[in-house]
Amino acid sequence: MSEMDFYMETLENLPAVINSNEGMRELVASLVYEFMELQHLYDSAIEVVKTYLNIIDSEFSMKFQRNPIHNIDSRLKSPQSIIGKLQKKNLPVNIESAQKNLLDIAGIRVTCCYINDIYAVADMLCSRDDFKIIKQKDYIKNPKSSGYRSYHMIVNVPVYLSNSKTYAPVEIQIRTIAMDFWASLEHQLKYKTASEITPEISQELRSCADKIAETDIRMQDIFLRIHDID
Ligand code: 0O2
Repeated sequence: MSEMDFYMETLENLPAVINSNEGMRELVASLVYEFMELQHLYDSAIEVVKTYLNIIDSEFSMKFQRNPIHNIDSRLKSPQSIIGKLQKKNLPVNIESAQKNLLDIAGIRVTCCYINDIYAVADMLCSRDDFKIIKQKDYIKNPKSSGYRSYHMIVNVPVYLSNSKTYAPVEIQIRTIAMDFWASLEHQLKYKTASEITPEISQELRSCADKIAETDIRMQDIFLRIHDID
């Protein structure tokens, strides 16, 4: 649905009690418009980062005949999910609070072929002098207790609009295909299953993550041996 369709549909489907009150209708209309502006800003920030990632990937391909990036996915957090997260953190539920407190409204997931590629991509993102790195977390060197591995960055990205320049934060998760396989299935198992995850199952999931990490290191090693790199 386009932003304008979302705007129109929201206004057309307001409850009668709001619709019949001119002041309330105007207030809701301005809130919806503010939200659309926010969505547009975060969407644009995602595009800025994706464009840069595609450029460095194709440059690698041209220079070294290989692609360090296997896949790039992106998503904007839904309004329901933004509200849910603010409520969970006991924070005010409004647009300013979301902008100030939630740094993962815009999210990009980069899947790389090898572990070294993750750090190469992270370094290239850090090297951009117009990207401001707000946070970096290395869950590869320091895996989470669940077994989760990934490299996380929050980057403030410049967005040039028709008459202004503004910054928006983008959460970038960088991981190997193998780490992504584990994280996707673990997420499905944990959050989409009604039954309880017992300590035994958590332990089993951790053990799978460790096996996968071991395989990632072996695959990286095979790559380095084949390419005669120390
Ligand atoms: P979604 O829908 O995936 O975006 P915060 O993000 O502010 O709550 P924190 O602790 O700084 O806090 O974030 P963290 O732990 O660095 O990263 C959060 C995101 O990492 C999660 O997003 C997941 O996408 C991913 N993640 C973290 N731990 C795990 C894990 O054990 N398993 C899996 N599969 N993914 C994990 P959200 O917010 O959960 O939602």
